Amino acid sequence: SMKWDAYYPLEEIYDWLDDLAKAYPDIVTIIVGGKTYEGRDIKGVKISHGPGKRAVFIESGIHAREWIAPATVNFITNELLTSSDEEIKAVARDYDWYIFPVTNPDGYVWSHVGFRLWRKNRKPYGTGFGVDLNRNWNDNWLKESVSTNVASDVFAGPGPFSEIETRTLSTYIMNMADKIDLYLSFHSSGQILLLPFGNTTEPLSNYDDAMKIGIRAMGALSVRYRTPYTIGNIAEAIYFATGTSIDWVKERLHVPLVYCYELRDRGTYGHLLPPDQILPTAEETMDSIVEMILQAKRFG
Ligand code: 0X9
Ligand code: ZN
Repeated sequence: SMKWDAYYPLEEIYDWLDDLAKAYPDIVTIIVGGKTYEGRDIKGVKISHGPGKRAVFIESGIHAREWIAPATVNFITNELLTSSDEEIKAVARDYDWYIFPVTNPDGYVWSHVGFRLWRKNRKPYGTGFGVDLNRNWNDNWLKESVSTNVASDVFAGPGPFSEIETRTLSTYIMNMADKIDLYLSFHSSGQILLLPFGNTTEPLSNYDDAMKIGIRAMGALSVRYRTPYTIGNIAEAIYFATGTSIDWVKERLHVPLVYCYELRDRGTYGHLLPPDQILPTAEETMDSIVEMILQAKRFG
């Protein structure tokens, strides 16, 4: 089983997912959301207590160096399966959960064995490596905060969905999109809850409800350790950025509720968040998800 005081390499995360499927054969299935340039699977789990349920979709680790995101998502997976808390048990039962802790496996491996602060995938382009997989989705591709230079950390690739990771994962999501009530993308850092869109400060169609639900969820998040979060659309809360996963999911697939978490911290450690912050980060984030789902049922 997994402990929450260390960041794990990809192999250990994937082995743990396999262990879960063996330990909970009636509830957990291994799912493959796509493939990577180096030939790995984008592996995840589906947690389901029976047919006919709406879905929560979790995508994390699209940026390799943001290790707190997969760690937090693994904790969430574990809670959904093992918690004795009645509210957690209810949300676990009420939805089908599709959870992909590491959607950029090649980059994640490279951040462990090559360069700790690697962000992109590992596909070679000319003399350089890597596309920012959160600039490569086919929505306003190449419009804002991107680069056409492979040396850049925000290289958008030669075209929308040029990368096998985004192409395969987006196909997977598209094929089940009408099931999804809530789509969550996990990143770090900054302690921000982001709403679409990244190309405009114009509010999305259900902005008021999405903000209300987000505010309540972040209220719940801050109770345990007083961690402050800010909330807003990508463009107003951080910077303009296009070709991101959540914009594509919202704009193209019309999923009702779509958020991106920028987890701890606010710059003290940034991507090098000490492992002793994994558990508190994960606990408070789980608190917020439970509240988000309760609120979504009221407003959504
Ligand atoms: O720039 C980004 O891709 C995200 N910030 S980060 O520091 N983690 O790189 C923000 C983009 C927000 N959109 C989505 N997450 N889809
Ligand atoms: Zn990120």
